[in-house]
Amino acid sequence: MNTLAIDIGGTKISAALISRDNQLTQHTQIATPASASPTQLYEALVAITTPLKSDADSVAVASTGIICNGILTALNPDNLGGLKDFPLKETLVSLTGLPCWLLNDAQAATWAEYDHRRETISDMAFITVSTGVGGGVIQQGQLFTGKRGIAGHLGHTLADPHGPLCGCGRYGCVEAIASGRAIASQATQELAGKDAKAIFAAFHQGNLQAKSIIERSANTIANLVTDIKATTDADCVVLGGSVGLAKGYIELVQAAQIKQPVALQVPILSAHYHHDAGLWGAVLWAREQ
Ligand code: ADP
Ligand code: BMX
Ligand code: ZN
Repeated sequence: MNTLAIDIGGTKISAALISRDNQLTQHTQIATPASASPTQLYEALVAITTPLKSDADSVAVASTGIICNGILTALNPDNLGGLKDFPLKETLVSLTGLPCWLLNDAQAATWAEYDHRRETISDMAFITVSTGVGGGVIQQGQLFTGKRGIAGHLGHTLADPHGPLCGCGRYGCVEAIASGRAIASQATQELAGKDAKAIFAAFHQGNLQAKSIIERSANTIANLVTDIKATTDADCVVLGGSVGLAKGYIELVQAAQIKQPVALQVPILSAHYHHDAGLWGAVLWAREQ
């Protein structure tokens, strides 16, 4: 039988079936509803689970937001169409009739990336640069979730006290400068109104404004990586998310991080599971519970 894996992000919801022998099939994707209405998120979950649930015997979910006692609470409500709280576990159990395990999306991806490297490392962090900036921390082979699910929310650490207001209510968070949404929000003139994907395309065509916005994001992530090294002595830091995996981005982060003091430098690697790290992590985590 299969586990129905679901990854709820600020931009897209993906799902797939993952079998006991680790075959991923029936990968599907829909847009995350932009509306703050819980009904819209409910309808999106109906659409994504209906074609897959009859071939599954459990559900494993990686979701953006704070996951605590089965409830999804946004730390940055802007990233969830303004939706603040949602009874995610109860909803999925009633929609599928199956047992359901939940984890924050970045914590799930962290677990998958650690699982892939567990023979050689014991301490690592993962950063997703996506709609927001998410994170997760592994210390001595243990994933830190925190008592309230907040551990590893690295996107809401301070990058610049004079920086822009983050959707979480704090000024100058990493997420407010480096995320896909932040990249789009900084664009003016010829790039105004474009999303991060289009700004990367402009960067590769030599647009100087795009270069400056993307370098600011990469420098901010490099500083975050340095803070993570200083805090946790990680063996490596893994980058994921569509911005983190975008062509040329990791090289910019590595180039900035290598300028830091030698003791605070750390290998920065691309996610082994690419865009599916959340899906795999949710399933691998559920198997351990
Ligand atoms: P989610 O946040 O839903 O998990 P993603 O990881 O795809 O989704 O992140 C969405 C962000 O990544 C958006 O800001 C989008 O513009 C940006 N993005 C998507 N594809 C690319 C790409 N190929 N290059 C750069 N940025 C991208
Ligand atoms: C935000 C926060 C995190 C999440 C991160 C990446 C919300 C809704 N989300 O910091 O919980 O891990 O974004 O999420 O508060 P993504 O949607 O960019 O993948
Ligand atoms: Zn914030």
